Amino acid sequence: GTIAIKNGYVFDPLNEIKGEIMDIFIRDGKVVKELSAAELKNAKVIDASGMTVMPGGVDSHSHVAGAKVNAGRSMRPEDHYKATLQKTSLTHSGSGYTVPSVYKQGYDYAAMGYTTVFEAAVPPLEARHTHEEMRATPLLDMGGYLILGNNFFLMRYFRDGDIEKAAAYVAWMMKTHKTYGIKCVNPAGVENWGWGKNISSLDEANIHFEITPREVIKGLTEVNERLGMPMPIHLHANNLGHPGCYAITKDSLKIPDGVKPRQNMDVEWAETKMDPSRDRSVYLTHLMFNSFAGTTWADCESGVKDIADYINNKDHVVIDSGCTPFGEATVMTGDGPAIHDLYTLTGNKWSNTDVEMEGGSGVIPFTYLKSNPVHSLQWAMGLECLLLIKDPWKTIMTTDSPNGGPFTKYPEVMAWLMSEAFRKQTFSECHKWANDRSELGGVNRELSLYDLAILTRANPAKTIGMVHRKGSLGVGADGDVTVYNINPQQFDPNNYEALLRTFRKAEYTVKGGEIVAVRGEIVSLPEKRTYYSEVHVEDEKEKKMLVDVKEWFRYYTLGFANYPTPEKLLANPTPIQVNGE
Ligand code: MFN
Ligand code: ZN
Ligand code: ZN
Repeated sequence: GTIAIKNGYVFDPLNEIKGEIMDIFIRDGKVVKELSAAELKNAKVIDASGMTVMPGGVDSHSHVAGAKVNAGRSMRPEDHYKATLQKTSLTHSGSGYTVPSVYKQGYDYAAMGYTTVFEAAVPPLEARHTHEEMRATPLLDMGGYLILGNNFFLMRYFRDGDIEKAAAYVAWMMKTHKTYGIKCVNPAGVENWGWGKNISSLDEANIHFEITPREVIKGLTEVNERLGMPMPIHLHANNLGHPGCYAITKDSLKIPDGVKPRQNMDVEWAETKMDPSRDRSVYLTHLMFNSFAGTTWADCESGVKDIADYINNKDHVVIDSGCTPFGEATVMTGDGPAIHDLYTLTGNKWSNTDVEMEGGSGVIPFTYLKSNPVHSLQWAMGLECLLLIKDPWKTIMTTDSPNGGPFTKYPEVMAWLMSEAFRKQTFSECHKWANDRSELGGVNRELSLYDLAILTRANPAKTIGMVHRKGSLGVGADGDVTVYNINPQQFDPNNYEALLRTFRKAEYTVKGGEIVAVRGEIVSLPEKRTYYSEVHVEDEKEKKMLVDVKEWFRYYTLGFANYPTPEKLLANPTPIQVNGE
């Protein structure tokens, strides 16, 4: 579509635009410098005077598609009653509060101004299912990260020191499963979970493969940069959710230190003032869940400060927060043993799956209570992740949806980040551990609209290597725009009720130049895309590696020919050409 968004206060951090009054023009789905007089006459016009204009929201870590998300939907009928959606002449019906149905989640994200969401964990064998759900999710451009941290083939290659074959395997797996980046969940530990065990230190070798978490992290980082992947390795560190786990988290971040990021893809960059290429070698996810200090739940405290100090002094790390905004959640992860721990703690119904030769997963309902000491502390720790790390370009705002809470709670998290008064209010309602065992109470930093645009748009896009299309309003970027009804001139952080209202329903969400949502109501359903990395490796290298894969494939319960995900399962498949080696 062709559209002009006029007179808004524009926040576009990748172009260092900090609230200037500007017009944004979009032609054929892309941001352009200007429209001709004739085009302007026929263009749709949004009058954004007195309002805030940002690039469309980008969620670089959310659980929205695939087998474990669907397991969450089916194991929680009670979740279906908590939010239902009537069909309209345009939109589908739907239900689900923490794990909404595919239609509902697309509408809900778009209503908040988000246009791009990446699925955080795709087990290779479940890639087909994941793509079918992504295809069925309306409005959102999507992609998925492939779970590789406990993969039989890779563990063998790393043990044998065969990085070249490991790289050829990863490249082949990305195009085979049409996935975008490397995900590493509880490296080496999930394999032990197949034997009812876990791993608790970086140098402990796992059963049978005799490989350590350190070797897996190192191997995947080397492979990632050797191939020139769009994003850094996406790390879910070991020991998640255990008191004391902050130590292994910090030590894990030291492993990729000194590895030079090498992003080598063929894309046409949109215009940006800032260097759009990625400068991190590790993207650590849901930092909060990996930042507990102490030894038991009775003496646990926040370890975020220590990790934030480390990150403040280093330039190779970027994190997302995994905030817990209180209330209902459905915890779901490729980290099977972490779910079992929560089961022994709560006795809640749970589900566990071993994905043959590739990984595992688990799902469990969980409720974060203001009255609970640990949960209150978790709330504070999640916000610490985003407020104690000084450089906003090192942080991304998430709830690890739906692990810390559903993405529909993002407005609360945004308001806590921007309003000390709102944080004070919540401190007064929750258990005193939030204040006593974290540093949050002493923090008076309040994020600006510009900071918020970094944490929810520019930096997730930059981190995962999507700046050629997303997170920016530069010429050539996708015409994805959010208009919030906030006048920055009259912005008052103490009026957090107004902030909450504004963030819950964007005034306008524009996707590819089409208005898709107005004040929360879906008004059009344009096409969407799925991105994946097509990584090129010399034919000879691929052939040599595939000899191994075909030989070992007899251990799978499916045939080799049925393994790949066909393109037809993807909505507008959009490969990103990665030069590989
Ligand atoms: C990743 O995968 C992903 O992970 C994410 O819930 C996830 O309350 C998975 O039941 C969690 N709390 C305690 O035990 C606290 C200690 C307790 C004690 O034993 O003494 N203390 C108190 O109760 C305080 C009493 C005094 C007071 O101050 O009130 C437990 C409980 C819990 C805690 C449980 N832990 C789990 C957290 C971890 C991981 C959630 C989710 C997780 C999800 N994604 O007033 C007075 O003076 C009296 C004071 C009281 C007194 O002393 O009696 C995807 O890949
Ligand atoms: Zn995770
Ligand atoms: Zn996650």
